[in-house]
Amino acid sequence: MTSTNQAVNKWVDEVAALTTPDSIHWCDGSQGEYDALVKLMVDDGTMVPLDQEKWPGCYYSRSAQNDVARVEHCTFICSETKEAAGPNNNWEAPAVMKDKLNGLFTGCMKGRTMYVIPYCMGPIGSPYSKVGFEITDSPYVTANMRIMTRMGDQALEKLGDSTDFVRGLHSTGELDPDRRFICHFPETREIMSFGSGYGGNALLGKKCHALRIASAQAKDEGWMAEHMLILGLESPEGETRYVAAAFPSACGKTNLAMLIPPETYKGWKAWCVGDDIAWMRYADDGKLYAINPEAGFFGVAPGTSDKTNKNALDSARSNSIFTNVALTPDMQPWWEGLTKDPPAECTDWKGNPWTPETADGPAAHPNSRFTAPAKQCPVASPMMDDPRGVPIDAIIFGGRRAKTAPLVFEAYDWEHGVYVGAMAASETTAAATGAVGLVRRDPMAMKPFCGYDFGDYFAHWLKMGKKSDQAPKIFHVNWFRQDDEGKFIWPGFGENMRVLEWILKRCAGDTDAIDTPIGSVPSPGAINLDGIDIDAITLERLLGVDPEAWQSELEGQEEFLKQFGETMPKEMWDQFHKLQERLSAVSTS
Ligand code: SAT
Ligand code: MN
Repeated sequence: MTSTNQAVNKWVDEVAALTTPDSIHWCDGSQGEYDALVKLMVDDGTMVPLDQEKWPGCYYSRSAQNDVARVEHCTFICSETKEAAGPNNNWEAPAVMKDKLNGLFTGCMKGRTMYVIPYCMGPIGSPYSKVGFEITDSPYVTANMRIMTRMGDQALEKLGDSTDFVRGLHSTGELDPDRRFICHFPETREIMSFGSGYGGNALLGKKCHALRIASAQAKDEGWMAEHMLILGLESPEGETRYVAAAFPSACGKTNLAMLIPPETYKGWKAWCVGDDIAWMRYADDGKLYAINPEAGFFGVAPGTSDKTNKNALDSARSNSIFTNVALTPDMQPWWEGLTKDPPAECTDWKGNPWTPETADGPAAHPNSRFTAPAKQCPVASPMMDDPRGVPIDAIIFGGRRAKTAPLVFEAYDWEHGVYVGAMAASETTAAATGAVGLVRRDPMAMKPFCGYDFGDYFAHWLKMGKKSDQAPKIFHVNWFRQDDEGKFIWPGFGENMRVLEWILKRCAGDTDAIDTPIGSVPSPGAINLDGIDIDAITLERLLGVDPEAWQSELEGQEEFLKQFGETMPKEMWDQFHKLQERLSAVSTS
């Protein structure tokens, strides 16, 4: 089969000539095709059926042990100039990188089937959705892409004979970490990924297309592609308001996106529109609307339980793929945190026997994941497929910070909010290879995902704020503040509803706040603490802005800004100086 789109056919022919697969399979996206793919992997042992009574349609898989997370040091933005990629990205000239990659891709699919996957990021009927293709030699990737995107004939149909599509080429190669490259060519909307079969390295619709390529395209076209969950909160009166929130990978986006309000919030409902990526643009009514380009969740398994995120677990109860978790003897998935006590024995993510007594590491890899259809989420928003998307009242930034950042504060205006987002920092997690727990700046949670220079990116954000007088209000949250003993002092999870309520009230002009040097924090009593055990001292600690800690934070911010040259907007430096002044005013008063 081929398509009726000549540009697509020509490119597929070129790729086939380069990679020389034994056969070519054009994906139609049907259930029958998915079932056949899964059967193929079950037959060759790369996938294992889970207990089909308890986990209908669910399968288990292990990646190579050296291929378990995104690899930022092998990720490149190959724009025409180094300046366009910015100091925030690894860069190589497109011609040089293509030369190298063409070498790696030459003949790499010999003996393999080449899958041609047409996919659509965003609802099929939405004018804001974008079509892409992933050509891959991995049946595992193909099966995952069917969960994560709207894939197959529907995407081809949407494209018609347009030449506006992203070209993504992927091969697992030999899974050699020294021959692993995740490369993006923003100007020509191309992606070439070699040598990995896992997650964002290989499921090209996600980070590669919907964030790195899309962020560059969004700048050109006047919209935004952001690393944000989209959540609707319905009040007992039946009014639903939407927020978008940017946290780095593995910092709780999936948990917040489908939170269950606590007992005290009877009558409130939370609706999940998306858990990882938001594409946003202004509509004629002056409001910023968001769509979720994805159709599935690629959620972190460890820590997910009935207590922490029942909705995620229920989403993954059927028709899902579990990768790098542990496997119990009765063919159930298991990971740290799923149950209070570990199983007496199981097989760990490496395929070795594991018992709690003899363990020399976790049974599930810290970045083990479930791939689950978003529609299966018990609180999937009815707006998930809406072509217009949902209007956003508040944008929330955050990260993991043991110290310094208070539970919540509000930016004084859009420009200040952009600065707050730009200065967001977080402790690193297992979602990317490298040390875990180090504080690093992660502007708008886009450090690994912005397809161009951060100075230009902040300028684009500033411009977006000027487009409307109804731009969302901007907030910063930190669920991860610790006491001196290293214990978390905020319960998090469903209780975060209390902070969200304050945010919604601020948007509606319904509650008070106190100005501090860094922004406005809730007045005493403004956060509803009914039904949780938080005393006044703890609350003070949670909301406290310590001028000394912020002085050293300020130094970090200056250092960060200095890395960028002329592209850093003057407004960012203005904001830095304003913060400096506000801080010195309190320390001298
Ligand atoms: O990039 S992944 O999709 O592998 C996960 C993440 O980092 O959010
Ligand atoms: Mn993510």
